[in-house]
Amino acid sequence: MLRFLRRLFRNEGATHANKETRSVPYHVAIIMDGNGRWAAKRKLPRTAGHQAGIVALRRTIKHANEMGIGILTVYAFSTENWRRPKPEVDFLLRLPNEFLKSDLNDLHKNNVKVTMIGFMEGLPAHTRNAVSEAVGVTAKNTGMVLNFALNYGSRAEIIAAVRTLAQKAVDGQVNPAQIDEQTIANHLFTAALPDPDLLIRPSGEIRLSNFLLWQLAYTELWFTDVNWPDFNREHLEEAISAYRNRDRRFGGIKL
Ligand code: V07
Repeated sequence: MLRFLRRLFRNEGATHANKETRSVPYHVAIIMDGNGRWAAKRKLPRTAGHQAGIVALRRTIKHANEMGIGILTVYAFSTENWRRPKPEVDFLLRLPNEFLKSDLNDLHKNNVKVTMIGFMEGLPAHTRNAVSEAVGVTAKNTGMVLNFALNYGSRAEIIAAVRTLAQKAVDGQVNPAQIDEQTIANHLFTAALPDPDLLIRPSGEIRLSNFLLWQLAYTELWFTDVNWPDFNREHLEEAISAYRNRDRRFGGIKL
């Protein structure tokens, strides 16, 4: 019964048109930042911060699901993260395996559908395999979409889309004069997803850091000073109530 009500409330298939009548944003994106800073404050290694970040992620998935959020996109690894020291990169790219080993059963039981955006081919095989398995196992689930941005960078995504479109134009499959917003959107990793309604960035940084630049054009942005490992239900509720209280006009005039 609870599950039925939740699904009803989740308003599956919600679109741009009915977004403003929803009390909860349909698509929430989060930059899970501040794990290293959290660890430094406690004189712990950065890896301890990443582990604590997993705990915060687990709790946020649960709360987002309970609140009726339709899609939760989380930035787990950026194309820029390769510049970190090799041991840290190796550690980070083991986290998908670890997280799925401990949490995939639970996610599946809760009807969560796991998806991924990013350059899959650039990841080590063990990471790719773990993610593919989770995507496969949960493919038919109809509840919340948990979308991992892994080896994702927005400019690289746009470059890849432009290359594909340019090649299609050369091959005569695309007329350059007819390229519009929808054409571009269809060539991004997020082609199957509506744009985020709300972006949350913890840890006090007020920038987008190459995350979903195209997709965030009309998104409400919410920044908070708490580090990601400290992010809890109250912070999520605070971000959502701020979202609710803002005017969303899509450049139009409010009637
Ligand atoms: C990562 C933990 C959370 C804080 C932010 C940085 C570190 C979960 C995943 C993950 C990714 C794909 C997937 C399942 C889980 C993850 C990386 C880092 C690279 F299918 N957390 N997490 N991946 N952190």
